[in-house]
Amino acid sequence: MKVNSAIQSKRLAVLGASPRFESPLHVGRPNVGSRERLFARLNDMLDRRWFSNDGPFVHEFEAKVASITQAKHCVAMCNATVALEIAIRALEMTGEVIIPSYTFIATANALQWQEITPVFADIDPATCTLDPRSVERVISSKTSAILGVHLWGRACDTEALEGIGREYGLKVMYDAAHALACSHQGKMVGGFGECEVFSFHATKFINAFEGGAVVTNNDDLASRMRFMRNFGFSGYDKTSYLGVNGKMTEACAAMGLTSLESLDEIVEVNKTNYETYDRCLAGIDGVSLIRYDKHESNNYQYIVLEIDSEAAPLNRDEVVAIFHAENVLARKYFWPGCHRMEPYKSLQPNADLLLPNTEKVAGRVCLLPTGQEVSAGAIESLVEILESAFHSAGEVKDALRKKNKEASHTGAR
Ligand code: T4K
Repeated sequence: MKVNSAIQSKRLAVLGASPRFESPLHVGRPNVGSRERLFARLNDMLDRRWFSNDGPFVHEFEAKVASITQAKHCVAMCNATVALEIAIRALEMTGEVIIPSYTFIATANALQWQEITPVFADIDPATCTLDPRSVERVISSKTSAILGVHLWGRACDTEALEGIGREYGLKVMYDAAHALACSHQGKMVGGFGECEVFSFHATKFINAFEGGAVVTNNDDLASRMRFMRNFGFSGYDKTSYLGVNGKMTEACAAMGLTSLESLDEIVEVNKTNYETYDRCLAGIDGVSLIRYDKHESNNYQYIVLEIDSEAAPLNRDEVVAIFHAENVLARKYFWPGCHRMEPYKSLQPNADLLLPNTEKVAGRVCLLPTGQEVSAGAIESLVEILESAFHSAGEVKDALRKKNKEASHTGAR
């Protein structure tokens, strides 16, 4: 990616200068491992003429993921959303399931799609994961399970959630879409609860183009999920369960295997990027990066900036608008929270009353680009944009107000 060198550091695109970056800098730009290894695998696949349905690359991929997560079984799927749906069905969840609202919409949809109500509990603002006290408050006679999310790769308070599960007779599982190669209290994510679900989507630090997996130590659960991902077939002309097509293709497994071979290298890049951001942002009032516990394994795949609008001269939405003008496509994940998105907004119009921390955190978060495609120079330039904008906050606010007014007159979004 190219930085526009002709631009004076003080000029901002929002004030009329050309964007600092010539081409868009994305959050979630895919990492690419060895092309040679990938093409060799794809050639093997073509020669074998075995493209899907429990192929050899899928088996190898499952074995590698099971080994990284130190779990007994890995059941690979076409994506994490379907993996969540299958795990939820295989665990026979019913009625209501408690989840955080501060997560990607897929966590909630995987339940609602099966006519199970996601009940939103609040998060602990320090960890951005389920607050166990809030979970206890929303348990009802219809609650069948708790589905925690290891957001940004930082694990939930698994001891407290599983303690609540035992006390109230609830199943506990985790959406670990962000947490491959992360640990909690020295144990790899993958071994907590009944099962854990990983995503290998293109935007994840390890990708299989599209992909997901459920990891578990439960033999019976693993076997049920294997049938369910293949229409329920348990033999030729025989089904044992209601199933769906949740299979991972051989091409996706080939990409996944190739990505996994670069895991250490990609984590190192992410960690270096994180440290560069941290160093550059030090001393800028009102902004902070979320922290990763140095005593645990982390994948550092998300650069999560929190902007405290009481201490910073600009608020989160203004910062995102400034970055977008510069071609830095910062994201507000997971604003505004699932409870403020359809269908939940209509189905549960008062959910916000129980979610003060979710609303607060969702309003101050800004995700910044990282991964193999982002250089130290780009990070320095990006932080310089933020500093310049903070220095000219009054002028920037006026320019953004004017731009918004013009957009509302022309009907633009
Ligand atoms: N649970 C959690 C907690 C999750 O975060 C997710 C997914 C899931 C479950 C479900 O996992 P999957 O079923 O997807 O396996 C993106 C991803 O599509 C989604 O996988 C991810 N979380 C979520 C956090 O981000 P969008 O709607 O924001 O994607 P989009 O199209 O706006 O792309 C994000 C950025 O990445 C853009 O700036 C473009 C860039 N990009 C994207 C793709 C696909 C590329 O540069 N190249 C690409 O190939 O959801």
